[in-house]
Amino acid sequence: QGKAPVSKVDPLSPARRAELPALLPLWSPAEGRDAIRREFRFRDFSEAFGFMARVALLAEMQDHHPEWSNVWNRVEIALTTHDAGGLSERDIRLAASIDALLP
Ligand code: H2B
Repeated sequence: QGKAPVSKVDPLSPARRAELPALLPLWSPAEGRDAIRREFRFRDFSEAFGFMARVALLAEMQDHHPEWSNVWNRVEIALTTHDAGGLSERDIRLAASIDALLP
């Protein structure tokens, strides 16, 4: 009965957080919130959308979903864990899987 707990997923520990720049060098901290972001550029919309389709499949497999936007050949992705109120291991896992899609 009643509301679900606020934090269903453990937030990142400070030690793990300190490893982020080494683990995910292509991602940066988002401004004003506990999230990481990366911008991707492709040759054209078709390549950008193909990438998004592959990320969508990863997101479903991992039950972890990006916040993102697309303008023609550009895709911006922000990752955070709503169930943790900020970054968690799920963001690291999804970010690493997204990076692995690219050459
Ligand atoms: N994605 C993200 N980014 N954060 C979450 O907390 C989250 C999610 N929770 N995808 C999942 C889905 C949860 O709502 C479902 C019910 O498993």
